[in-house]
Amino acid sequence: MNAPVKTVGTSVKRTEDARFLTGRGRYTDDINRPGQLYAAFVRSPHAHAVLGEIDTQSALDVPGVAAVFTGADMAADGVGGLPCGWQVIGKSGVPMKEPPHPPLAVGRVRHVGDTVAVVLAESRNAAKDGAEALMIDYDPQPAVVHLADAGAPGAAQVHDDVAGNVCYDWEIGDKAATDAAFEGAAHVTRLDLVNNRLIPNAIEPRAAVGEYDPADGSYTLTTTSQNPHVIRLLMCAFVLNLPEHKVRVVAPDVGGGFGSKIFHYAEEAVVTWAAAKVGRPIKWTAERGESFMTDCHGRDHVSTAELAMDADGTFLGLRVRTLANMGAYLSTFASSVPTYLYATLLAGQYRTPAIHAEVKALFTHTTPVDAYRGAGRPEATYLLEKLVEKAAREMKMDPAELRRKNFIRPDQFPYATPVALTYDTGDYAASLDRALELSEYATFAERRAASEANGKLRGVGFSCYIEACGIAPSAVAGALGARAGLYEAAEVRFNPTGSVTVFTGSHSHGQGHETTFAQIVADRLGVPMANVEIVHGDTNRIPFGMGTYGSRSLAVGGSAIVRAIDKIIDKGKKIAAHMLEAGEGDIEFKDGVFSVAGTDKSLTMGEIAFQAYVPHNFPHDKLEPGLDESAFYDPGNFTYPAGTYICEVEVDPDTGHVTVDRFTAVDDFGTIINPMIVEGQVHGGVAQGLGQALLEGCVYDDEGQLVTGSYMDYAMPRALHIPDYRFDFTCTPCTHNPLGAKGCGEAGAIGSPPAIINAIIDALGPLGVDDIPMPATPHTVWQAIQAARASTAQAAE
Ligand code: MCN
Repeated sequence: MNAPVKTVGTSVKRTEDARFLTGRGRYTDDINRPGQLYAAFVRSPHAHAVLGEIDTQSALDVPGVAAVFTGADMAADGVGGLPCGWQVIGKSGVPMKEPPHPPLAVGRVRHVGDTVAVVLAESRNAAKDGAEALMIDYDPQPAVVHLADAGAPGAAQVHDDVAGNVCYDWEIGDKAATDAAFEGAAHVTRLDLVNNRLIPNAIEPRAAVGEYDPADGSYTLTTTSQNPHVIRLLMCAFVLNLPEHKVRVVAPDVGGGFGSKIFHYAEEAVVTWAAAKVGRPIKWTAERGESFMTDCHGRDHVSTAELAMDADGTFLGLRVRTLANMGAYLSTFASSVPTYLYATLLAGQYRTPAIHAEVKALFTHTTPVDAYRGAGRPEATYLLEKLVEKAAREMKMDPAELRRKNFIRPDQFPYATPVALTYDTGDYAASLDRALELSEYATFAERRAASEANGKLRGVGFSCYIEACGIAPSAVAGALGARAGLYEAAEVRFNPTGSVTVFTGSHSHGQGHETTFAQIVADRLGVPMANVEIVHGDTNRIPFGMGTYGSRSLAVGGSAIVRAIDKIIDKGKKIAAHMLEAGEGDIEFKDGVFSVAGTDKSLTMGEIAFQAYVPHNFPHDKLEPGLDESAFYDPGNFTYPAGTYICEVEVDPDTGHVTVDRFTAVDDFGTIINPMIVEGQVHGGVAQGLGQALLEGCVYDDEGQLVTGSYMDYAMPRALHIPDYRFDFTCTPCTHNPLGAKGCGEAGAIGSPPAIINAIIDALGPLGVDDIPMPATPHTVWQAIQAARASTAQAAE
């Protein structure tokens, strides 16, 4: 018999694409229930106002409107607030402030789009008419919107009991050692920078369908979530006070999340609660304008950074101070983003011996801010890689060589950084070397000269990023404030005819798990991929799950599957030993065949599966029927993907227009299951990073109105902005998971913004421009060019 063809490491086409590309995906908005009502949420038009009377009759009078509920109705039912899943303990042991976040506002509204009431009606349009008719008495109050103002004396207070709007004031690293490093430094490079606020834009807007079954008092919530079990847990335990076994949460096909669908949102709790109130299913789908106002935003940091070096460019110390915007309320994981996912990554790929970072998180009258692709790690990478590149300019060193000089060397792993993490493995110089080669860095000067001959300015920029994926282990995360464990669960079930159903707590919403997880299962069990089905996204079918974020699904979820497979093989050996009348220790398993060592006696995996379910001659007290195993996998550490990105841009000095001419990405994701999917993940991530670097910026006016509330004002990257990528991998396998794999889902978004911005600064260097903020729109770049020209002219006078 031929051994099955191995698929791991090959670019198997995505099996799920057959349904996606033929319009057969099943999304939340595709779900319709008999007798359903449609929900329209009434949103605050003010950034800050005291809520007066709400005249629900004004909406109930609209034809088709069946019910209207407000925060008072939910409070009367004892509904709790939306919780935050991560507690940060600030300086001197002061815990973060966690003001209440009722699903429907009570007493006050705190950002434009804050949810005030829900109108339920027979049609979507009737619900919208009802929402428009609802009379609400608002008493507008002064708002604080911008980070720089939030902590100022006299600033408007977002929550009465949060003095100075400070959610927490936190630090990490050794301040004394860092101060000493700066005192002894030959050179210090300083940088002020803003990490621009972003609005996530998944293709599918958020949606939710709530159902209640009076027969057994059970609820079903279908929702656009990246982690249905987490939503069930949070909603049951903190918001609706329901027993988990009475609540099913289903996240069917989800059209992208990028982090914004991790969180437990008000609308999920409201449709579930209201379904029981009115005894009918309730359906809600966000309009794009609602998504802009209510999907959690990302980034929004203001930082100062300083790098101390000795005379030859060796890094001695790093000092960082960051203000982080939390928005009006603490979203599910908001507090962890600027702390444990940001400041812990400030060592980057370097041996900097002393680091001290302070982070002050502030509330403002804006949409809550939480994880968005990369979550904290893009902010750390942007800061560090911009700072290092500036240091290279100041030290008159090649930016690649300054980095190489300070890299953690392969022989130094495991490497404990001064900011809490221990990197298990890596070879940063290998990625840098390959990227230099692939980008043709050696001949950059020729291309620069050619651009100049055309009246254009060409620049090259680097970014040597590192990130931490698969937040872990639970014990460490718990010690750092996580209120949940961070493991993953899986069940591998052989069916009697030899096909395999795999239940995973990870959720795929574009990442291709149905393909890559099936590749792993097929290879390890020696069954064809076509016989493997991957089931995800349903709390009633899957044992448990922590979901998908932090590029954890392969490293943590995939490892849970491997653990369950190992148990299947162990059980298969027991069955084979019995059937082949051999000792269990003599049974070998390879390529789907159990054989007795040194003999030609064997049984295939399919035969074993059949016997497991037709156990006619199993000794009843020694061998259990069935071939169905589950496992929980709690990793030993994060995984640490890292790489080098090199960007080349051409700038038109007359218009400020930036063209990304070539973008080289060399990543180390450890062992790769499917190179095509991984490459696609990097392409998508780089596109998002390019959006942040060149186009995207969320703007609020001083009154807290969202100026960039539609695609007319908020620019997403389009195909014409995307360069030809040059792409390759290096590989140092992760040392602590059974796959040797590191996460890849966020790398592109983490590594690309500084490479692009550094390239623009390099291009404009000859004009005297020494900094460019994000987004580097043509207007911003043109203004920087004008300012530099004006100051050069002034200096010449
Ligand atoms: N993979 C692989 N070999 C590796 C690493 C990963 O073959 N060494 C494969 C995995 O098996 C999986 C895919 O690559 O099919 C991504 O895996 P992983 O890095 O584990 O990331 P997750 O699956 O956990 O996805 C989460 C990550 C995050 S955090 C965001 S945000 C993001 C992203 O993925 N959101 C996305 N990529 C996205 N892609 C799409 N299309 N849509 C989103 O919302």
